[in-house]
Amino acid sequence: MFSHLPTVQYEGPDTDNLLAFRWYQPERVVAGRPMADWFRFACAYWHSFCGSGADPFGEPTHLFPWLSIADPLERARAKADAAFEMMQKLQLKYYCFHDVDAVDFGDDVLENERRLAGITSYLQQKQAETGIELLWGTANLFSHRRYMNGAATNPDFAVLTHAAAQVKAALDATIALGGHNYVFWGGREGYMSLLNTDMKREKEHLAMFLHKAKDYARAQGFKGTFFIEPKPCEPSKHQYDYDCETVIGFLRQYDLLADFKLNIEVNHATLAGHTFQHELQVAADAGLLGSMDANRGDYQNGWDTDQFPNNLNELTEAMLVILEAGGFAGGGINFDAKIRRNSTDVEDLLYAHIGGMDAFARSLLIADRVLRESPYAGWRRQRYASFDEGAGRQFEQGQLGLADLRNLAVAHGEPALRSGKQEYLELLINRYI
Ligand code: XUL
Ligand code: CO
Repeated sequence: MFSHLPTVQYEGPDTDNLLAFRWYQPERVVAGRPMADWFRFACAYWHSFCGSGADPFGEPTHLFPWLSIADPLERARAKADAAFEMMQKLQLKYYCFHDVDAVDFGDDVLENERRLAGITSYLQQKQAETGIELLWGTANLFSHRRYMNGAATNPDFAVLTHAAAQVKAALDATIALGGHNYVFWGGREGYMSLLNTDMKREKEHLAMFLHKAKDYARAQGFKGTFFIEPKPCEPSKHQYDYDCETVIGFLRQYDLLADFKLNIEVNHATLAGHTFQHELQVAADAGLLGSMDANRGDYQNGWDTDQFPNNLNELTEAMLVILEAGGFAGGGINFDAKIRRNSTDVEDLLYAHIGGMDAFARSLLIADRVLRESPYAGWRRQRYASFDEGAGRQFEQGQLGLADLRNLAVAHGEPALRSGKQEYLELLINRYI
């Protein structure tokens, strides 16, 4: 499918070749690690090789050649061939998939298990041939009609058992493929109306389900991390994994913090009314910055448009957080992004990924310079200097009571105004871009 296209190489910022990297140099060491290690870029199987370009108003426009193959496993193998071919062209060393992305499922649990095991052994071969690894696996617990009221939070126990069957098989596949992590995105784990919903019971079921999935995987020898991927809404009106703070509270309440971290998606952050940087910082501060689903939303649209990332200012701010946090705990950057319905040339997939990879690489270089050469980090530290010594330090250590604090206010009178310097910092960062 990609044989007419070149393998994308680094050619530097001056090249006119748009099928080359201008910034992404996998081996180049930045802040002590090769770029490839900071990012661990991954291809999202579902967007690049399953999404058909169809929307609620129109039929598919991405007409993959394997769609005409009748046998599900043969069809899945042809799809895998294309996926691995594209990843090699792009120097993508990782991929991520849902069970049903790898091979089409029907309604029969046993047949689905057989199909997934079948494609798993083919993917093992492809991985061995190419050195490409599975960043994470997951189960699609939201597309089938049985999940219309949720999966682990479904009011019908029979549906929950089918979700369990799917997660068990997806964990088996992930483990067999040496997957680094396993993701839970709560697709329909939420509700549309409280009139028909016992929220407390549903959340307890979700926690129990996650415990049992984790226990099963650990018993099979899985050493990777489980990620929860927060999203506030869509497809449900209200999803339980609303944002990072909400998920952290949930993991703490149900004693899941030891095994679970966060997979943070750009467009989910903005749907929750946050910046992406905010969500990254919340996770980093809790020691739970596991992985990222990279994309961007559309400022004029209120839904998950999953476009490829290209905003240097936003990505630079994101890379500042990631660099200061020391990178991802086990994960990487999965392009959970799709080319548009009307992007119908094979090379559009390459342009999309090159654009995203280059934007991240450039942002890493910028953020690294901001941290090394500019007053940025020192200035922010200095802003809190009044807590570094004297009474401020005593307060942080819990040694001052409310009356002591009041007495200090009386003794020192009205504090001088100290500028927060937002425009100065924005200007400073633009100077490095
Ligand atoms: C949906 C989404 C999912 C998860 C995996 O918004 O982001 O594709 O990343 O289930
Ligand atoms: Co995602």
